[in-house]
Amino acid sequence: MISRIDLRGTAVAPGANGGIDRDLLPRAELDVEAALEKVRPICDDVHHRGTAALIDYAERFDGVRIERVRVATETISQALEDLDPKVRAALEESIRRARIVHREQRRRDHTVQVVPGGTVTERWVPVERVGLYVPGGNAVYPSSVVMNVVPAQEAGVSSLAVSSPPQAAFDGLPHPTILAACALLGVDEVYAAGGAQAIAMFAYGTDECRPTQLVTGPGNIWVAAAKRLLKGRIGIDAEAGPTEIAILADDSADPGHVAADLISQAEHDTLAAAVLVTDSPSLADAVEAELTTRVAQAKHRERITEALAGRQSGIVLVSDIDQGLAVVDAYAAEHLEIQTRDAAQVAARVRNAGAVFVGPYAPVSLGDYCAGSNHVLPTGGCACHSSGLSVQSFLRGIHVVDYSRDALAEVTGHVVTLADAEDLPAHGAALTARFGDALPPAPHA
Ligand code: HSO
Ligand code: ZN
Repeated sequence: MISRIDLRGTAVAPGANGGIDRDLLPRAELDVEAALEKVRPICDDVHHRGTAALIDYAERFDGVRIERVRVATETISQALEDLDPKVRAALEESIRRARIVHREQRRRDHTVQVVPGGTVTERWVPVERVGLYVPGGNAVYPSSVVMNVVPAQEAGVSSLAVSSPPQAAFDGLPHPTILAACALLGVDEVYAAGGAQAIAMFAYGTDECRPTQLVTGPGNIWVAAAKRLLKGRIGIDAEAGPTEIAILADDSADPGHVAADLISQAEHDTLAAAVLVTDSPSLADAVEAELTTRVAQAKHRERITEALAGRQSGIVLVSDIDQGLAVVDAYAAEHLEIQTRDAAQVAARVRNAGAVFVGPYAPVSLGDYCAGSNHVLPTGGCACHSSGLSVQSFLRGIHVVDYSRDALAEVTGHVVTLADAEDLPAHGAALTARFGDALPPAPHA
């Protein structure tokens, strides 16, 4: 049910992806460009009709007629009161660990003295207002509320709004566990809007929702398309694709654990990718056998089976762990587990991955909920150029330039020369105007 790719014997030089191209392992087909044309009229409609349009789309896409999009504050706090105490305790622990990690990411403002009297300060300023999207399709994701809200709060974002699809089963409200997670985190601005229309609400604003400057959070293809369409008007974190797990393993790995971890992420979506890269044919056989028994017992076996059988999943045989590293670097998985001997040393050589999970006791599911790390990570190979969500995602570094008269005078000659070389003499004149005849001769003139 899961395909095999045999790369043994293929020459690779470890390091620079070994010359293996990023498309070596296929990914799920996702045509965001085609989706753009479908979401454009929806976004325009929300721009022009605001709440009325959101109410119509809730009926059309979520199958529920709602009266207002903003969720009443009392409903949010009630959801927390009604929350199962065990779920509350688990969410609190997830929040506590995420705060420990994300608090450390805060950057300090930093001043560099370039010359006497001339400084450049990098000042880190949080985005003022952020919209956080929490999907509500196959599963509900209160954990994603944690992973979005915690870094935003630790960055100092002062205004946070959450949106999640209205659920017919809950009177058109977002899922109660999502509301409860918002309450636990102190977020009292929540909207019942899903898909592209939620992103448009954040971008343009409505009578109920003030526009935001940045939108973060995972979502389906419609959310990704709306983010692509509205990027520029708003900032976005990433266009999230289906989740991915790659496991680099040798014959020391436990096949049952490897299979369980592959299944854990295949459970998300029929388009999820589960990839095992191994130099051990006997491990590959044992994992395949484990997959067969474990998938049959899994609650969501239909979608897991489809995900594992899809072109995006597979078992890749390599000659050795060096070649395996080249393959996983080329693939640049959202999540990468290293289940080899000396796992920490192998993990230290990985260059491209959204997050790396080291050794037998760090499964991806730990990171999904309670490791302290963030689970909003780059997918689709974007881990070769981007990072997951962090405090940094919510900050802008502003250079503050402060030069004295003497420091400016000293460099004026160079600025005038460069301005003339670009045929922009007014640029040079902006400096010389400040000195008139008092300007000392240009250095090296
Ligand atoms: N693995 C998902 C996150 C998640 N898993 C949420 C369970 N809940 C993408 O990183
Ligand atoms: Zn997951």
